[in-house]
Amino acid sequence: MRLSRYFLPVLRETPAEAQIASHQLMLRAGMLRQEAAGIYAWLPLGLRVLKKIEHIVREEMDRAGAIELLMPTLQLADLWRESGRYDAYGAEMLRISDRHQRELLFGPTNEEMITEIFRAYVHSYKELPKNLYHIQWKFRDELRPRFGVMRGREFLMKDAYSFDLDEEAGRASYNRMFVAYLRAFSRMGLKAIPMQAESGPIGGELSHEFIVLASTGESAVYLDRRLLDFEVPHARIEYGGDLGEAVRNWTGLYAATEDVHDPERYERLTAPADRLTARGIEVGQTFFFGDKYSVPMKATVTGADGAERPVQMGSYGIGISRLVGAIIEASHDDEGIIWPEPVAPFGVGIINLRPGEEAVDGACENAYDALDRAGFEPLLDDTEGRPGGKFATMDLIGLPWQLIIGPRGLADGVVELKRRAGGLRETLSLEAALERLTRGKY
Ligand code: 5CA
Repeated sequence: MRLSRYFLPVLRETPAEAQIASHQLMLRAGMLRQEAAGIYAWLPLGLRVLKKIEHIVREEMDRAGAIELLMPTLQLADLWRESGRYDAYGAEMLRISDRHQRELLFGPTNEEMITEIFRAYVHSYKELPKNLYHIQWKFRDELRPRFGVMRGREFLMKDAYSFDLDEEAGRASYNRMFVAYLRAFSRMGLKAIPMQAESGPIGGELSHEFIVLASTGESAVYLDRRLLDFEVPHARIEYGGDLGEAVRNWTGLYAATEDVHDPERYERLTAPADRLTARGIEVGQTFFFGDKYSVPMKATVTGADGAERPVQMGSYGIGISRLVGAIIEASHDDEGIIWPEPVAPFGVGIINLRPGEEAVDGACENAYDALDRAGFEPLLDDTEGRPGGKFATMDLIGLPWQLIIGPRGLADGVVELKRRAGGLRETLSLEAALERLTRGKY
């Protein structure tokens, strides 16, 4: 992409309405625009990051055996009356009526709809287990939308729903999602710690929140700090096998959100030196709630013995749009964002210090072509403008690498390569810089 043809409305000043770094930086870097309280337009740079996160989540869901579909944002009120949640959900639900005065709602979550789809088609234990997911916009009329995408009213969620014949198989499905979550967050450069949590309006006894520690997080958490050094399961982990041990390993040390925190147990299980009280951002939550929806909604399957029984269910959410903010909270400095490579909107920024000068333009074009071919997704700053402003913009938008090409360097046969994380700069020939960047990528 050439910056002269792109749409990157960066702001020099920090907008007064933004209180935390991620919100400020998303506005300044031209990623996001507020259209109403808690409702945002995703500008091109922001959308690229959102898509990268979506892609990682999709890959890990698919690897764990979940199957993607797409449900609508609007749902019938009558569906929610079946489960009893239409009245229970309260003011957070956006209720709408159509021209026929039929009552609809903008979905805050999809347990009812997925149960309705499941019961229409699946009737035998032979078709289980099943795990269906989608990535779709949700609406919750939050009392206090704040911190930009962290607590929005309209937000993008990945939500998966598992269906099993009995509780044991249901817990195995839960474990598969648990492992997939550890992997997905780690691929985004995050340390997300699973913590015991309250299940709230979704329901059930067994629930974990996946929490990224950050001083600006909304939840208070209590944990054993040794969890921060735990390894996440490898991509080759056998999802068909027993994942109980991996999950027991990760849940063996104390970690709980304030809603379920038990000080007595915490102190009994955790040595004083290992205790860590912190704040955190909830980037995902998993629930196992058995037959909470399948009984009232009559989602039953026939077992091997011919008897009909309600299916055992769990649901598993990831805050895709919230993750963009969470990653920035975890990775920025005074100059701007520092994207972990797998979620960076572009892999490298090429800065042309003298557009219009033939040798510089030529070198930039060569670099652009080579990096583009290598799948690096370069962003070439070919705009008129002072070097200081260009450097500031590149630092602000946080691409992992900067390749700086100017007339003086070229006269000596060199360019500059800068790593955004750490700020290390090297002066070397263009060929060596390209070789360095693309090594292992060709
Ligand atoms: N049905 C279940 C799981 S599929 C569910 O709705 N779970 S949830 O309520 O925990 O939401 C899942 C994830 O969405 C949360 O972990 C959080 O990361 C994200 N999320 C929830 N509310 C908001 C919000 N107002 N703004 C941004 N992200 C949110």
